[in-house]
Amino acid sequence: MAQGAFERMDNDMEDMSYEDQAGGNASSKIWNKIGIARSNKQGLYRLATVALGLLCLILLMVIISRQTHGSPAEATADGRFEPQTYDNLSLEIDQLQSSYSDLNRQMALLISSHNILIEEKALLLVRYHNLTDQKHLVETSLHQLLLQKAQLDDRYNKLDSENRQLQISYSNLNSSKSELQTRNSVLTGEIGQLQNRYSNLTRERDDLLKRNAKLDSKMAAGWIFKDSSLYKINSAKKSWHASRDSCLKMGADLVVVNNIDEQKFLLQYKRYWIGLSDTETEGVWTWVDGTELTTSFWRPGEPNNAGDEDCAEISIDASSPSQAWNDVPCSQAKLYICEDHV
Ligand code: MMA
Ligand code: CA
Repeated sequence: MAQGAFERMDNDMEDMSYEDQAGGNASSKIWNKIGIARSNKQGLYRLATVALGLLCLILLMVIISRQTHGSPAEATADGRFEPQTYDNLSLEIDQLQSSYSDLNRQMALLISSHNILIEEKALLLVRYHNLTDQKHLVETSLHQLLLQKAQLDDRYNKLDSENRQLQISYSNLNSSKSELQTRNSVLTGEIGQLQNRYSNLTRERDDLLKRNAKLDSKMAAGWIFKDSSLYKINSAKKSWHASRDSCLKMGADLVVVNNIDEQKFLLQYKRYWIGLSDTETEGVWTWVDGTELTTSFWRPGEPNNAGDEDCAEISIDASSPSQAWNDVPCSQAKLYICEDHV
């Protein structure tokens, strides 16, 4: 039984050596990792096998020697063996046989453990190969991930740079926007002012066009234009009130003399009605436009109301512009001057 176990162990050793040779670096690395050189391990196995074999051989020799010759130490002083000594020897033999059996059992256990270890080693090798494969896969993945990381880093840097440029552009655009908003605000204000001016100018233009049309029309009808006034020197004689009505029908009224310059112009039209009367209240002369007389150009001694004289004319005796008017009865038929404004 022991011999068979040794053969099995030797075979395992051979298997292991072959496996180590075939397995190459992987197995070697494992042994290296646990700190035992392969040659040392093989030597230890052989040494243990030889030692166990020698031990068994020595035990057998001792047992046989004791059974055939006995021990000198066990002999009595006269060289004879006592029956008790023989029993003792038998007992020792039994003990030695028992020890041999124990050793055999331990040997079997060791071989069993060894076989288990071989199997575990095989499993570990498989696992080692699997792990190596996985390591290669992980290394490949790592390499790819590193490449991807490098690409992503590159992309990130580009995006970061673009982002900075965009931020600068945004900032510039923002300040441009502010400037444009300010300009827009100023221009909006100017537009408002220009719209007002345009509106005023349009109104003025329309007014001028209207005044111009009126001017053209009245000048074509014989009206005289002077200092923004139009004068109609009428050739028909009428009472003061009939004259006034005639002027009103033409969109005008009897002339109102506002200043000496106007009076100078009118001095050429003697015995013509002007728009001045005191019909309402005697002695209170008022113009047809409702204004009171402030600057007057009466002849000396006028107005004298000589015979209910409530309307004014440019006298036949007018000697100067400042001495031109005379009061006469309103019913008299006279030439008259109408005035219109443009
Ligand atoms: C006329 C008449 C009057 C005027 C006197 C001035 C005779 O009357 O025109 O109104 O006051 O002349 O002499
Ligand atoms: Ca008079």
